[in-house]
Amino acid sequence: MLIKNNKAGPTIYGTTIAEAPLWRRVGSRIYLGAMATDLEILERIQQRVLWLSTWMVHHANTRPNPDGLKVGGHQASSASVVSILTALYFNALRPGDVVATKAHASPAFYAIQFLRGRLDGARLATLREFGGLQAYPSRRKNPDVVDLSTGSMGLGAVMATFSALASRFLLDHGAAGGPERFIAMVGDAELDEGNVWEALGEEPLGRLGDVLWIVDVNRQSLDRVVPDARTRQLKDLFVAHGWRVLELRWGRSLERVFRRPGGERLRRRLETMPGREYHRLLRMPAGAMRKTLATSPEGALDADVDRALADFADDALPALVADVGGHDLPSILDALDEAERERGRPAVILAHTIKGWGLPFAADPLNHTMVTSPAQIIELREAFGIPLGQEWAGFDPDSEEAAYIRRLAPLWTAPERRPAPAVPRTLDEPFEGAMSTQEAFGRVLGTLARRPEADAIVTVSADVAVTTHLAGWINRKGVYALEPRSDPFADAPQAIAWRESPTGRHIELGIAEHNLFLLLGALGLTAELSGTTLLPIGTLYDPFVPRGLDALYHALYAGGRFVVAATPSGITLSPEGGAHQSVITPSIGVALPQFAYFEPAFAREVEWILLDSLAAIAARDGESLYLRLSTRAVDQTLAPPPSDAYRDAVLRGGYRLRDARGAARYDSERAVHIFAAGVLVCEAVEAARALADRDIFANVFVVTSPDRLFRGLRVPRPWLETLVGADEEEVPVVSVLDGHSHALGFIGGALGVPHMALGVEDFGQSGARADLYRHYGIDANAIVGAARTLLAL
Ligand SMILES: Cc1ncc(C[n+]2csc(CCOP(=O)(O)OP(=O)(O)O)c2C)c(N)n1
Ligand SMILES: [Mg+2]
Repeated sequence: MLIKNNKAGPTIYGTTIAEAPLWRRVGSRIYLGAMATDLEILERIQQRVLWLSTWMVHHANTRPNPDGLKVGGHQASSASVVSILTALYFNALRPGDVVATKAHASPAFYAIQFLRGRLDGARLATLREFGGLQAYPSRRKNPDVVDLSTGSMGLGAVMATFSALASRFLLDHGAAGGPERFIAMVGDAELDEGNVWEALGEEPLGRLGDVLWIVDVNRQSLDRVVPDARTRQLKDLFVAHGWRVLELRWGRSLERVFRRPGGERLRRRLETMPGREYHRLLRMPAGAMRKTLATSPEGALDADVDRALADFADDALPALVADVGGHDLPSILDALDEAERERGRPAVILAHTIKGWGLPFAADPLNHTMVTSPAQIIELREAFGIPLGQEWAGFDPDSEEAAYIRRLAPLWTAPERRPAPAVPRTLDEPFEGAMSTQEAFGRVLGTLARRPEADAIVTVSADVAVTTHLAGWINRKGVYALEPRSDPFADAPQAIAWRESPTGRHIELGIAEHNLFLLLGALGLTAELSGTTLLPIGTLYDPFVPRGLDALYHALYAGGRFVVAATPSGITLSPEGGAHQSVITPSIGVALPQFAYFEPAFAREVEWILLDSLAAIAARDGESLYLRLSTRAVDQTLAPPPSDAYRDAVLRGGYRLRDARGAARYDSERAVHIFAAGVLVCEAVEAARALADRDIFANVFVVTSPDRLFRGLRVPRPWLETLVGADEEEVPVVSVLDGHSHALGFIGGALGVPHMALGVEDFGQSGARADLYRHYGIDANAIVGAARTLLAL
C-alpha cells in the first residue's frame, strides 16, 4: 500500500477521501482501501500514543500510593513499539486480526484502545491499580480489550501461534475458523527463551500463513545492550524454520543518505558497529557524533563517511543516526503490506527500534526500569503540545485524527458462541477384574471415539501417545496433518495405524512439554476466539509436568480450558527409576488455580471424572482437569457399587470406602482414619485389615481429589467434615499417597486431630514396587505403624 500525504478532493466510490472508509470487504476478504491516507495524521496519532502511554505510567508512579512501593510500568519498552502499534492499530489491522501485544508495551496498547474508542478514558488512570488495567495484557482480567494474554517472556507469542493452528484445525474439521490472522509481537531478548524455538521447530507451525510475528529489535534486554551475535542470528534462525523474514533495518532518511557518495561506507560503519557502540553514539551530544562516526575503528578519518554526512548540521545528526526502520511509519506500513501478500507460510518482521524512543532516556542501556521525573514530564508535555490539565485528552471529535479513526476498519471482537458440544453423563462401561486408571482412561476414550459426542474432542501428545493409552482413540480418529499423507505402513498392520490427514483428531508433537501445554491452552480457547468449543485432552508422563509448568501456568492464566492426563505417576512405576517417578506433582495439582487435580483409585471414577470435566469445559463454567493416573492394576471389586451418591462423592473429592463403626467391639478411642489417594487405597485397605486384627478400628477414605477436598474447606459445610461423622471428633488421621505427603497434609489440621502424613519425600529410584513402598514408608506396614503411634497402641 502506498501512503501519500494526499488531502485533496479526489473521490473513491463517490465519497471524498476524507470520509471514505479505509477498508472494504469483497467476499470474505477485507481490503485496506486507502489508496491515500494522511501520513501526517498518523504521525500525530503516534505522538499522542507516545504521550498518553508515558503519562499513564508517570501518573501510576506519582498518584497517592499507600505502601510507597515503586509502581513501574516500562515507559521505555512501551515507547519502543509505539510506531509499530500505531501502524497496526491505525492502519493495518483488519476485523479478523487478533494481536498478542508485547507484554511490556501494555501502556501504549491501552492508550491505543482508548483512542480507538474501546476503553473508557478514566481506566487509563488505573494502570497497575487493584481492579484496574493489568501491568501486562491479560484477557482474564481485561477481556474487553485484550485478545491474547502475554507477560511471561516467550509464552504469549507461542500460544498465539498455536491458536492459529487451532483455528486451522477447526476449519479442517468443517467448523467456522477464525480469527483470520494471528499477530504476535515480541521483544528481541524475549527470543532468548528456548520455548520459542521449541515451538518454531514444530512442523505445522512453519506452514501457517495466518501468522505474523513482529520482533522489536531494540538491541536491549532488561540489563544490557544484548550481544551482537544474537541479533545477527535472528534472520537465519527464522529462515531455517521456514519463515519469511522482512527486515526494517533503517528508515528512509538514512537509506537516502546511504545512496549518496560515501553512503555505503556509512552503512557499513553503522552495520558493523557493535550494538553497545551504536547505543553510546545515540547517547552522545550532537556535536560529538560526526567525529565518532567518521573515525574508523582504527582511529583514522573516514573521508567517505564524512562526505556522506556533509549536508547535515550537527543538530540534525542525532535524528538521522537514530533513523531505524521500526520508527519509520511508511516503511512499517509497507512491511505490513508485504507480509500480507504471500500467505503460504508465517512471516516475521524484524523491526529495528529505539528503546525509550522519543523519551529522555532513549537508548540508555539501563532504561528498562526508568520512569520520567517530574521535570522530564513537564518538558515532554510541552514538547508534545499538551495543555496543562489536558493530559488525559483524546482527540476532539471534530479533529482530523478523530475523523481518520472513524474511517478505520473495526477491530476484532469475540464471535458469538455456537452451541456447546454434548457430553454424556456416563458411558456405563463394564470395568472388571484388575485394571489400572491409565488403562481405564484409554478405554473411556476408545468408547467415546465411537460416539458422536466425540466430535469436539481433540487429543494431543508430546511423543507419548502410545504409552499413555491413546492407541484406541488414534486408530479410530486418525492423526491430524495439514494435508493428507500416504501411509507407507498401510500394508503392514501396526498396533497404531498412523493415518495422517486434515480430518485426524489427534495432534502429535515432538518431545516438548511447553508446546503440549501451550497448544492445549490454544485449543482450549477456541470457544472464546472462534466461537466453536473444542474439548482438548493432552497426555504426558506425570514426572514431566514440571518440565512444562510455566507454559501450563500461562495456558491456564490465558483462559484455556483442557484436560491433562498424566501417566505413569509416582514411585509405583518402580523399575523405571527416579528420573521417571513423579514426586512433587500432587502439590502442583493442589496449588495451580483453575486446574482441578484428581487422582482416582478405580476405573469407573476415571470415567466419571473425565466426563464431568469435559461437560464443564463444554459449558465454559468449569476448571481444567489434571488427571494423575497410574500403571498399577487395582482390583475393581474393592470399589463401591456404582450409584449417584458414589459419583457425587468422587467429584467432590473423596468418599468413605470402609466404615469401621459397624465392627463388633467398635471403640472410638481405638479408631483411626486412613485417607488414601489413588492406588495406595490398596495399602490402606490392607493396613485396615491388619489393624483390625489388633482391635484397632480403621476407616478408609478414598481421596479422589486432594485439590477439591482442600479447596472445599472454604465453603460453609466442607465435604471433608461431611465425610467424617460427628461421633468421630477425636479420631486421628493417617494419610498416604504416591507423591509428596504435603498434598494431603492439611487433613488433620482441618479436622483438628493429630495427623501423620505419609508420602514420598525423596527422589525415587529403581526397584520392585514392594521394596520401594517399604523404603519410602508408604506400604501397609508403614500405615499400621503410623496408626499405632498416633493411638499409642
Ligand atoms: C520468563 C521471564 N523471565 C524474565 C522476565 C523479566 N523481564 C521482563 S522484560 C525482560 C527483558 C525483555 O527484553 P526484550 O524482550 O528485548 O524487551 P524490551 O523491553 O527490550 O522491549 C525481562 C528479562 C520476564 N518477564 N519473563
Ligand atoms: Mg529488547
